[in-house]
Amino acid sequence: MPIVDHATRLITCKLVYYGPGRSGKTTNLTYLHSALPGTQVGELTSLATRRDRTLFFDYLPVDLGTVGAYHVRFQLYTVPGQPYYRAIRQLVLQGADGIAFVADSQRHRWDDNVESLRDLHANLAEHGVDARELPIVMQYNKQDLPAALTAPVAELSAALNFRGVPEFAGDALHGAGVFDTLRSLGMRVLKRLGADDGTATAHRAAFALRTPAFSPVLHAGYVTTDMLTGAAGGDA
Ligand SMILES: Nc1nc2c(ncn2[C@@H]2O[C@H](COP(=O)(O)OP(=O)(O)OP(=O)(O)O)[C@@H](O)[C@H]2O)c(=O)[nH]1
Ligand SMILES: [Mg+2]
Repeated sequence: MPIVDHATRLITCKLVYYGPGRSGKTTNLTYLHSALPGTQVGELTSLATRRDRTLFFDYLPVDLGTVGAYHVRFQLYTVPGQPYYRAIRQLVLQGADGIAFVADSQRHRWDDNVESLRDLHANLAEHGVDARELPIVMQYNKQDLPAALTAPVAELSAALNFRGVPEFAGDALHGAGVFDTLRSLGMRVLKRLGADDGTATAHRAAFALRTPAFSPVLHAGYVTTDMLTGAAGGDA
């Protein structure tokens, strides 16, 4: 469950980027870190890396801004995708409010995507989490690579997205699909929070994320109270 701190008026949601090794999880966070202004994004922390491989996790805090009286913050984590680091994935997954599954669209990574998805479900089950209850979105990354090397979105979708969750073509290196993925996941997590405990603020934040107006706002990097509350209307 996201943490709602009524004393400090802060809603904190933990979003985990999951997927096979080298699928582009860290690249998603790197792009967000470079594209969002310092007012909205904190330091990108990469704990233990060897060359460009994540050995522990990356962490990036992203502020959505103030909605009503509350501040909404997403804590983004990546897991290390290499099979060997299962125990670390298990740790990072603990308390996740939502998952962005970053698949590698390259055909030769087909089995790795399937295996990683299986690994995700097994790890969630060990935490006692029903994957069907948890907000998940899919990103089919590296769609910028030549068509001869990559599987099209429809094919990846048929193989990986059996739950019919929101899905996006990605080119995390240049940013395509990165904001869509975060926005969609954030919306689902906040919507669920609003439904679960009737937090009107979470409802409004989710609504604001869904509105078309929010897309350029996120791209420009600025979210103002007016845009969020104005788009969402009055208190529920
Ligand atoms: N062409 C292309 N390359 C990408 C894309 N996303 C990531 N890459 C490259 O793929 C490599 C791996 O990306 P990472 O973001 O480090 O992958 P990761 O999923 O964090 O990998 P692990 O930490 O090992 O789990 C890097 O060389 C990236 O530059 C993309 O959309 N297109
Ligand atoms: Mg990584």
